[in-house]
Amino acid sequence: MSADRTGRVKRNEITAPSTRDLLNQDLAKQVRTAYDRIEDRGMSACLFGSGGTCCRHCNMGPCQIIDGVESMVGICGATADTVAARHFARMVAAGTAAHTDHAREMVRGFIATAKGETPHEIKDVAKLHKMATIFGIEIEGRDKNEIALELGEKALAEFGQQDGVLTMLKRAPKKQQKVWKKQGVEPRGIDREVVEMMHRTHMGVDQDYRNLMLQASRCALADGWGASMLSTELTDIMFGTPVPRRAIIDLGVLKADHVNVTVHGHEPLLAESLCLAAEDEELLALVKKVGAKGINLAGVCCTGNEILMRRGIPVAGSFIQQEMVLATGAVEAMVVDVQCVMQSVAQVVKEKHTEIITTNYRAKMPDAIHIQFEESEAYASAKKILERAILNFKKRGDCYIPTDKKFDIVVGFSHETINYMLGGRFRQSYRPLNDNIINGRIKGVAAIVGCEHYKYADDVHFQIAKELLKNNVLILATGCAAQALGRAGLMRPEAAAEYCGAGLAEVCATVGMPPVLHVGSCVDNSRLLIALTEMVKEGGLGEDISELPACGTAPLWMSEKAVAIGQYFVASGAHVVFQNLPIAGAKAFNKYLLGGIKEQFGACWDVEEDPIKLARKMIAAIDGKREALGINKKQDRVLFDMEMRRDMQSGQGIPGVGCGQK
Ligand code: MSK
Repeated sequence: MSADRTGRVKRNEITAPSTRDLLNQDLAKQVRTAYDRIEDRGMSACLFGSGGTCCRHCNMGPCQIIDGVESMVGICGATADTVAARHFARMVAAGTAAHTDHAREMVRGFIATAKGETPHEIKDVAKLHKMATIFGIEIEGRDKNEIALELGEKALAEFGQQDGVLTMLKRAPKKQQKVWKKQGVEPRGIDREVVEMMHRTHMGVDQDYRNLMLQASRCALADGWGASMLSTELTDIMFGTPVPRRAIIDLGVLKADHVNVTVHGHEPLLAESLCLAAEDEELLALVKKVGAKGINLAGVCCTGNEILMRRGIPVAGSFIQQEMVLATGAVEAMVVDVQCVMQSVAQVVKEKHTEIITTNYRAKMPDAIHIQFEESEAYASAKKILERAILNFKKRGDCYIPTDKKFDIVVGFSHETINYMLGGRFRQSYRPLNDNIINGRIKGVAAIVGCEHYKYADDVHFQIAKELLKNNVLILATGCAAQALGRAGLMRPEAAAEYCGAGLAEVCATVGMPPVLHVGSCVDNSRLLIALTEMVKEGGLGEDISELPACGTAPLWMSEKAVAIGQYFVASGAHVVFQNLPIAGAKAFNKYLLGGIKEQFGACWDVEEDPIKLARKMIAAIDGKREALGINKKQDRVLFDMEMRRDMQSGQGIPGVGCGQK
């Protein structure tokens, strides 16, 4: 199934069994979902908007630009390239701002935790020490909370920093850092880069698409190597670094005899507090009183990913399923914080008992109940929310849960886990991964990340993943894309034998891992940057990320955050393919993003609508890197002598030689 710009995936074209099943039930037939709104709109998306050449940056317009037509430049004279670049750069700024504001809240929560003001504690002391060392903080003989407080304050200062270079850039491969310095794109402070991007895209400021994209790269790097990375690491320290665990996913995780509470959004501070409060004696007594068997917490979108990765809490639905979760009629409360919450959720529950509870002063909506979540009263706030949900259980009317629709998954693949899992307890390293790439069992690594939407078939992630796995490409996934791949059954170790080429299947069987590794939420794409960096540092696969046989995609991207993520990957040297980008209306800018930018960063964007062709483009990019590294040939079995092993352990690696055969 394909779709045009109108978006035309209709109810009867949905492939996800749980969604199809639910929407065919009488109680869901009246529920209006995004699929219905798409049909109702009945109009094509604006060509100018789709091509990136509609400018609304000042009140002389809006100006619709036609590239190459002299009379169709902006009223100010802005060309299609300038307008498309400004629009693209503003998406990067908006996406970065979203991650940044999320990260800031996590850092503030981290500081409050270090001060003992929340019900949480510093859990991962090893990671705390590692991060403290990166920030030049003394750890010897100091209490963990004292170190955490200093780390939190230094991290918070990076948001408002005006000059210098963000601390975590030094985690990148040395060659990468030189590229950024040469291009003048090292982020100085996280907030500063967003503000400057907004200024430079204001009417009459930066009108050179190349120059705009330099700042867009700096802004995106402030996201990936700055805000998002800080968020991931400090969240891990506070709530625990994910380790592999079994879990379940899809609408069937809801329970008819339990009080179902879903958490939706992104910031895990609230969700973690709900997890603690869900064990409260008083609340459990109240649960009994209302006749329920327990409290069933379930995740939606990336808050779901956060508690799935760290606690194994089931995920009821991804972005595209948020309305379906509510259409079941089985949810007592959907508790939301920030980002990716459709305004329609409050309408979906209008005829149901379900309460939509907003919890953050930054994100309110009409027809929802607001209970402000305060970090300083985290437990009390969480308890209040759960109490309300429990009391709501008795009001539940008709409901339908597709109980046979839940899938087993193995999740929790942080960078540390991959290190441990592949390298073993006594030799944690990426060496075996690099070796298996060098010897050809694994062709390369692909990231499938980002959102879902309604313009293309809902099994696009699965189609892309199947093609990659067949060609021995190991997949790391985050965000709602990861959830889609979990629902498709690719996060079970057994999936390796079903879907992978012989080499990758053998590696997965040896390690006992699934061929698609769930790495976390959308801020956790920073884990991928670290994983790629570790592969470079391990040796044998080039000197920076741009030389690695690796490629990324966010095919069904919806959010501006995905554009920021894509741009920080490109600026970090990783090739990125999307199904579409709003740049086609500007020829020179289009050509630059899809090619020219490679001269500066060693990587570029690519666009391909067809999922199989998209996967093949990724494979071709990976093959190109293998060719350049000289590892794209069949290799004879090479048995290692002790000297070769010593070389490998010293991190030098032996290009073209692996520990197995091909
Ligand atoms: S929630 S940003 S739809 S991944 Fe992170 Fe999913 Fe995309 Fe939101």
